[in-house]
Amino acid sequence: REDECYIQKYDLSGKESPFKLALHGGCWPGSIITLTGCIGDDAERIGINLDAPNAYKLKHKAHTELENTCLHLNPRFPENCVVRNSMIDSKWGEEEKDGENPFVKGQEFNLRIETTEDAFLIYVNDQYFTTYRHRLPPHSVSILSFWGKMQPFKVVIKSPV
Ligand code: 9QG
Repeated sequence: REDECYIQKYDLSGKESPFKLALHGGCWPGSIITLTGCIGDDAERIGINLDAPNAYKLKHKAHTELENTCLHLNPRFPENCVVRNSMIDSKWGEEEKDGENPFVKGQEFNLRIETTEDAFLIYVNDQYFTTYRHRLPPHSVSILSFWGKMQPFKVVIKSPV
């Protein structure tokens, strides 16, 4: 199954609240999310998140407001890095930030996130960037959200089922 979503309106000021897109059915091994967009000329930090608001509920079967993010991908231009992390029950874990920032201010990009059994494989502009091992079950992802000075154009979601 393949779903496409074109984003018509956004705002490069980065002042808007995060843009959120519902992902039906989570990220299972074999699923591929592709995001194309453009980074703002004066971008500082961008956030691209695979959120799992129900991850806690799935584990504990209790209602909660705690936040869970399976993958936080956070290009930081002043530091020339991309921080990767997870938020588990509203707490950030340990950051992974090896490698240079492949995103470029003022330029279009494509980002591909492939889900495997044990990790997300991340490609930027069709080049392998990094592997992020799962800290939360990827099938609990239900929202793709992004914020910061960037203009998303299109999201394509390919699911194995
Ligand atoms: O700074 O780092 C990722 O490890 C924090 C940031 C936080 C994340 C986090 O403040 O920023 O990037 O969603 C967030 O809270 C954003 C805004 C140690």
